[in-house]
Amino acid sequence: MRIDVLTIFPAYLDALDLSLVGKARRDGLLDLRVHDLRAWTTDRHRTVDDTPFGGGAGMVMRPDIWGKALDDVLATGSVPAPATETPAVGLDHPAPAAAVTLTPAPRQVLLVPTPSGERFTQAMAEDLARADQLVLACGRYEGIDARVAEHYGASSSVEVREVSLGDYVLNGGEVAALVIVEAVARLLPGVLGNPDSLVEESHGAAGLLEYPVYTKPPVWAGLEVPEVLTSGHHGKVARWRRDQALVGTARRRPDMVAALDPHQLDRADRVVLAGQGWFVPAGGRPARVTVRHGRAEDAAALAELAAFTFPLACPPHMAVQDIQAFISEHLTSAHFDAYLADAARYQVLTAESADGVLVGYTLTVLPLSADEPPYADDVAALVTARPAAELSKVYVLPDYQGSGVAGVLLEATAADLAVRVVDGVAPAALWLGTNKANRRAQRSYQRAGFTVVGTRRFRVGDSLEEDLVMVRDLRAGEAAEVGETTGPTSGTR
Ligand code: 6GU
Repeated sequence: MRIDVLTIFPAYLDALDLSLVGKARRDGLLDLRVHDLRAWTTDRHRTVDDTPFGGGAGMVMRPDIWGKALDDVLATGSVPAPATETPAVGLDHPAPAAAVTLTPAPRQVLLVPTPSGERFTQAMAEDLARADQLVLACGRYEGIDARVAEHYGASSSVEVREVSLGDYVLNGGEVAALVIVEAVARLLPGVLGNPDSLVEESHGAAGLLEYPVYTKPPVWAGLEVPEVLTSGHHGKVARWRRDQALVGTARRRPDMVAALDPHQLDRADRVVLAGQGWFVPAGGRPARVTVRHGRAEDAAALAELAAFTFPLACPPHMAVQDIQAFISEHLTSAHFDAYLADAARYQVLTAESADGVLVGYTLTVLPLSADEPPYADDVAALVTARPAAELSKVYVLPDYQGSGVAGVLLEATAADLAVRVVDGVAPAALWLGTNKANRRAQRSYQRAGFTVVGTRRFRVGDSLEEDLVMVRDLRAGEAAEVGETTGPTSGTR
C-alpha cells in the first residue's frame, strides 16, 4: 500500500519509522512518504495560510498550495500497479477481448483529518486498508479552505473523506495521521507477526471490548491473577474471557451492547448480560431493563400490562368472560392505584425498558402481622412458615419471556422482602399459586428456587381452577439463576 502524508511539520511523523509500522516500511509492505507542504510554495516566506474571508479568529490554509501538492502526489500514486503476470499474446494466443480493461484504476482516498469530520473507526480502518493509495492532508490553524475537499470530492478518480478521531480538538491533523496510518498499517497482510491478534481484540468482529489480560508474576501488589487462567482448562478460560468482555462492554460501552447481534449471543452470554441489566427480547437487539418500585403514576401502564399479560397465562379452556371478569375485579387502574398507595400491604416492582415501557411487573401481598396466615385456608395449611408473603403476579411481556427479566424481577422481589420487617422479622417464605396447565411458568419458578407443596382452588370469574402452590424459603440464601441483579432502585412511593 502507498500512503502519502502532507504536512508543514514532517518531523511529527518520524515516529512512523519505529515499531511495526517502521518494520513494514523496511520490509516493503508499506510505501509511506511524508512531504513538506511548503515545498509547493513559491514565495520567499513559503506561506501556506491567509486570513479568513468573512473575518474571525485564526488563519486558513490556501487552496492553491494544497491543490498543487495534492495533484502531484495523486498523480504519482495513480500509476496502476503492474500486472503480476503478462500473458503471452500472439497468433496462437489471441488477446482476450477484455484484456485492455483488466487492470482497474487504483483506489485513491484523500483523507482530511478535522474535528468536523466523520468519526474514524475500526470499520473505516478496515475499509481503508483495501485502498491502493491514501493521501493524508494535515491541516493546521483553522483548517484548509473548504474548496479543496469540494474540488477533489467532485473528481471521479479520488474518494474524499473528512475524518475525526473523536469529540475534542487538536492543533492539527498530524496526530490523526499517526493514528490512521498505524490503525491501517497493522491490518495490511504480513504486518502483524500473529494475525490471530486481530480476532478477539476490541472493536473486532465480536463487537465487544477485549477481556483483561495478565502475565507473570502471579501475585503483584497483593493482587492475584484470576484462578481460571492458571487452571489449564481452555473451555473455562474462553468462557471467562467472554464473560469479562461482556461485563466490561456493558459497563463502559452500553452503545456497543445495544448494537450486538442477538444471533451471536448464546444462553450463557444472555445470563451474563441479564446480570448487567441487559435483556434480549424476541427478534430484537439487547435492551436495558431496570427493576424498580412501582410509583403512583405507573397505575395506568400497570393495568394495561396486566390486562394484556393475564389472559396469556390462562389455560385455553377458560372462558373469555371469566378472564375479563377477573381483570375488572383485580387488575384495573383503580386497583393498581390502591396497591401502589398501600406500601405496607403491597409490594409492586416494575421492569422498565430504557425507552420507558413497562415490560414486566410483580405484585406481592405482604402479611400485616408476623402470624397472619395466607388468606385461603387450603393455602394456609400448605404454607406453614410465618411471616408468609404471597407472590400474586409475575407478568412479563411475551417478547421478554425467556429473556431473564422474570428471574431478575423475582430476585429483586426476594431481596426487597428481606428488608421488609413485619413485627420485627422479615418474611420467611414467599408462596404463589400457578395454573396447573402453565408448565412454562412452573419451570421458571423452579429455576427461581420455588418448590411445589400442593394444590389449591382458584376462582377466575365463574371458573374454579386448580392451581399448584409453590413456596420459596426466603431464609435459605440466594437462589442462583442470575448472579448479579439490578436490584430495585429505591423509587418514590
Ligand atoms: Cl482528525 N483533527 C484535529 N485537528 N482535531 C481533532 C481531530 C482531527 N480529531 C479530533 N480532534
